[in-house]
Amino acid sequence: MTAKMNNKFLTGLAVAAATIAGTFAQAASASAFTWNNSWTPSKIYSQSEVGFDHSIYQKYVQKESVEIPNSGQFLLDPAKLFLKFDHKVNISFINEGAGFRNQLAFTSTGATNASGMLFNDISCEGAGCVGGWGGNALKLGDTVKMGSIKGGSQLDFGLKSNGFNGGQNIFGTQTSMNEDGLQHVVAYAIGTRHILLGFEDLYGAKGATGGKNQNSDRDFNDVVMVLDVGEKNLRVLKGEKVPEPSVVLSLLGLGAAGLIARRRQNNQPE
Ligand SMILES: [Ca+2]
Ligand SMILES: [Ca+2]
Repeated sequence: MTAKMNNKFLTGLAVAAATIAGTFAQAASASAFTWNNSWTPSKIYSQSEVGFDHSIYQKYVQKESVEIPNSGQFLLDPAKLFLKFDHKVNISFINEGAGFRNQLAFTSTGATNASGMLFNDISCEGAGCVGGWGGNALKLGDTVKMGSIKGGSQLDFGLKSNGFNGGQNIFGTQTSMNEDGLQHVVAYAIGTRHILLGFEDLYGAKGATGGKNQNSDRDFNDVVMVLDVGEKNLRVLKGEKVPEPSVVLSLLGLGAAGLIARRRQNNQPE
C-alpha cells in the first residue's frame, strides 16, 4: 500500500467519517449472523421511486482490488447499529466490484423483531458499475424498504458470498464470529442521515491461498450499500446528545408505567 493510496483513501471515506466518535447506545449480542434459507427477495424500488440519488455516494466506493488500509481506525462499528428513534429504514445499492453474485440480509432485534433477504442477486452491469461481470440484476440506487423500525432496535447485516450461485460463506458484522476471523464489513456515517456499508466477499487474509482462502484483495467494495437511518439516529450513533424519545412516550400516556416503576424503585431500601 503506497502513501498515495493511503492519502486517496483518507480524502475519500475517512474524511467523510472524520467526526465520528463511534460510540453506541448498546452492545450487540455476541452471535453470528444467522441466515434463514426460507427468506424470499424483497421488492426493489428504483431510486426515482424513493427519491434517492446514488451519484453523491459513488466517490466513497473503493477502486477494485485496492485494499482498504487499516480500515479499523476509521470505522463506525457495524455490529452496533442501534436505533434509538423510530424510522422507516431504507437501504440502497450504491455499487459492487465483485465477480460473485452476493446476497445481503438483515435482522432487527429488540423493539422491532424483523428479518429478511434484502437483495438476492447483487450484480451490477453498465455505466458506473465498478464490476461488469454479469448478472445485471441491479441498477445504481436501487432501494429496498426495510419498513418501520422502532426506536430500541438493533440492526444487523449479513452477506452470503456468491449466495445467488449457491455460495455458503456467510460474513457478518462481528469480526470474531466470522469463520476466517477477519473483518468483512466497514461502516461510515455519511452526511446527515446515511451510513455507508462496504463488504468484502472473499474468505481469508489478503493474498492468502490454500484451504478455504480465496486470494482476497480486502477491497471492501464487493457490495456497497447506503442505509438511511434518519437524522436523529445517526446523531446518536455519532455520539451526539439527542433528546430522549421518552418525552414522546409520556405525551402518549405511556409515561405512567415508567413513573410507577420509578416509585417502586424509590421505595426500595437503600
Ligand atoms: Ca472487489
Ligand atoms: Ca474484495
